[in-house]
Amino acid sequence: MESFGSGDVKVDASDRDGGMKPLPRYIMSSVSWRDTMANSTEALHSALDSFRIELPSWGFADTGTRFGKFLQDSAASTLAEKFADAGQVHSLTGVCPTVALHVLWDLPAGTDLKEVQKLSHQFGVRPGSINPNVFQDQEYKHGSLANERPEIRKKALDHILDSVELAKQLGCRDLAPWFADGSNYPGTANIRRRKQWMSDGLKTVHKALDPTQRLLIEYKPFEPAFYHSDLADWGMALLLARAAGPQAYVLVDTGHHYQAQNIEQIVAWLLSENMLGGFHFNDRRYADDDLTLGSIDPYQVFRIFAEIRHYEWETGKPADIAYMVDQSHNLKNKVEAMIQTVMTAQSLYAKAALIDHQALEAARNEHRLIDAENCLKDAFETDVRPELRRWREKHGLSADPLRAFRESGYTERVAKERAGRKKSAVSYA
Ligand SMILES: [Mn+2]
Repeated sequence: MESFGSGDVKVDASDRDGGMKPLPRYIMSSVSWRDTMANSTEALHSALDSFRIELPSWGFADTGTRFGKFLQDSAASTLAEKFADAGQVHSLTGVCPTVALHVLWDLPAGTDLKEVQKLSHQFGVRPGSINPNVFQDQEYKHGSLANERPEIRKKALDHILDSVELAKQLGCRDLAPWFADGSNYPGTANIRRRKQWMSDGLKTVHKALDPTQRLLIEYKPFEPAFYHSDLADWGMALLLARAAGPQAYVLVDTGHHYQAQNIEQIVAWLLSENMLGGFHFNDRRYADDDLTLGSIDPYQVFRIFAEIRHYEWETGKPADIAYMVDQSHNLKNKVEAMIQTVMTAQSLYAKAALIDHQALEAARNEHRLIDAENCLKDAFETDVRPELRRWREKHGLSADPLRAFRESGYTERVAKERAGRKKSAVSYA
């Protein structure tokens, strides 16, 4: 079996220098290999013990593209069904105790919150981040908090403030509003004035938070606005978060970047500014494709985790980051896709936990570029699956959650129960 981490990278610098003839490789590695092995296994298990990831309610519903929506008999459409599906993923993986709720789709006006708490007890998953949506209604054609018309800004603000109340009543910490504010043609919007309106709105929202709550500000370069987006990048989100107040942080959605943008650098900067609130994880090939995490570029996700782990190693404290999934699975079975996502996230996080930060830092400082790069590559290329299986078994979970799910017959059962319902191919949720 492969060791976790590379043997000879661990050798002291004193063994390398001093004009001594290098020790034969097998002698150097025979001692450090065992140490590395033990330490790395421990690091991997303790990283997995601390790793949690939130599931999105909308990831279990029928979704589609701008071209159409594809319906699945087993897709969830009620809140109870979304809780049931999220509960499946959590019971099989053990690391998804919360489910993100979308206010308009999951908690429409008049929802009895006691019922939500009941679902939570019944299915073993709690409400997580609360996501107000200020783009779906007709009035939001030209934006919400940054709209030129005061009555529309007020409508948007009222919805977000109502969402803060909901979050308080459900005991949820994070509020993550979805904005689509922007314009489609040059000259049609006063960008500076809209920035001010957005900032004023976010400040008012911040004032309504409990001391324990957080406002997460998400950015996106384009779509649905194709000329300018009012919250287009991490710098804009950072400035608006700072202006809003100390409980506002930046939310990084991995799909919300231009091609080739260095996301882990953004992560490093936000960590350094203590402004990284959380992630919406997904993968992309072209733009905001909402593909399964790690399906296109797992090394990208690993590099993000590597930055976070290095920050934690340097500061000696865990980073308080909300890891959340933001994906829609319009072709894959939704529960299976979510289990696959969670397993991939765990695997990439476990790999990042194998990085030898001491060796990495030493190599960086001595400009040993290949050694530094290989600290990342050695960890990334380690097969962590056997250890993940051991970790799952240690916690009374199935070693293979996807297989366990398939063998449970859950999809077939709920497909029968849910198939008869008239399904809408129109709305997103
Ligand atoms: Mn998102």
